[in-house]
Amino acid sequence: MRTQVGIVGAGPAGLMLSLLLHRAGISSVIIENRSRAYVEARVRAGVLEHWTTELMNELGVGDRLRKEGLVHEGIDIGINGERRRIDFKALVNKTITIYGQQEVVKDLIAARLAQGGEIVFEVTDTAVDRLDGERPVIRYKKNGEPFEIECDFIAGCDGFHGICRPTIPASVLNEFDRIYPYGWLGILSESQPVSHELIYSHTDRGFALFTMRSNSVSRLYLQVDPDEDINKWPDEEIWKELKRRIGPETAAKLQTGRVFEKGITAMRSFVVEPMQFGRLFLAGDAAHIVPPTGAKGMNLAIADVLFLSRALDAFYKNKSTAQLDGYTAKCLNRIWKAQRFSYFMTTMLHLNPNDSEFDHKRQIAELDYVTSSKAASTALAENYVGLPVD
Ligand code: RFL
Ligand code: PHB
Repeated sequence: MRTQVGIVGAGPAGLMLSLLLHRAGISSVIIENRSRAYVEARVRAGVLEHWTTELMNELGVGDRLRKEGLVHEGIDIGINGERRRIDFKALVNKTITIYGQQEVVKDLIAARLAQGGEIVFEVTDTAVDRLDGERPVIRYKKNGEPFEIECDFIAGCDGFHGICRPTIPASVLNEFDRIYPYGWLGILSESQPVSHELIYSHTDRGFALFTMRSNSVSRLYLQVDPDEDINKWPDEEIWKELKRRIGPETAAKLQTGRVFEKGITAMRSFVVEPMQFGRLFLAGDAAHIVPPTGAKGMNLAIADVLFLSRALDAFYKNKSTAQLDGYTAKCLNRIWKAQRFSYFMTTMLHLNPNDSEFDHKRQIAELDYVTSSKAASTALAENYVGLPVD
């Protein structure tokens, strides 16, 4: 098989890239090791930055998003039970949209298949090769039979545990890493959200996040140890703890409901530099991870492929490699700012078991400052709704 851009991974990055390339008249094939049903059911992110929503609309994949997405004009920050609002609309005149990542994935797959695009699901033994020549290849097996795709370029959109990044010689890569002493226990429940907008709640018992997927489905997170045993958390305990991590007034309003998904995620920051090796370009979680407190992961993945599609478009239109050569620098500029913001939100909101009394008092002062100073809340709002992608 032959294509212009071979894409490894049908997550938000790989799928969005195939749509962007199609718009530019560039052919692509996606290979994915999971089934379509699996990737469409994988529960992850929930917040779309303002430009991500605009891009979905521009690409003609925003119909369901416009109907079902929940547009939010701000968030609440809780400080030991007291809720304070950060009004994005008033501060930076932008909004965010709550729309589950698996809904984005469903919409992108449907749109790509409707264009006649090729997505090969349930492959095994993926490998990328001949990266330093002009005809790199992707090899894989499907039903035990070997296949090879000859490409001009390969996009490694295969997530943090994929094979593309480890294929690059270790001597070429610089990795920057931070592991946090926090995990998130996340549930989805059949219950009306406690508030119309998200509540990021810092308390002396730890952090909790009250978010949602719709007007009848809540998404709730509790800070726990990163290696916490989920069996220690029967549903009743989760509800009790959620109530303790929000003021009494809000706790009284918190509706419980059937819990239909439950999991623990450890938290880390990670960046690899460079994001290119020969004709292989890494994008999304394959190149970087952020802790979820800033709601940046999926948006960053989509920003990478937007930059990559522009660079590939310039290459095919006028044989210019300047943008491809600048891909790493262009992405990293935005990635490190998202790392900074995610680190800021994470350290400001969680209870750090290693902190001294001094650290904790400084942290409360920071929460108070960020939610009472117009300058500081504008900076938070500007980053939360998404930095520019020009
Ligand atoms: P993905 O989504 O991991 O997709 C990679 C795809 O590659 C496939 N794959 C392979 N395919 C073929 N051959 C191989 N050898 C392969 N190896 C892997 C995988 O099966 C998969 O389908 O990466 P991508 O596209 O870069 O997207 C990144 C986002 O998924 C991620 O950053 C976000 O989910 C992070 N995140 C959030 N991001 C936000 O923007 N807003 C949020 O509110 C938000 N909340 C979250 C989050 C992540 C969380 N968890 C579970 C880590 C909340 C949580 C709890
Ligand atoms: C979510 O809705 O799952 C969500 C929202 C905001 C975050 C992280 C996750 O910061």
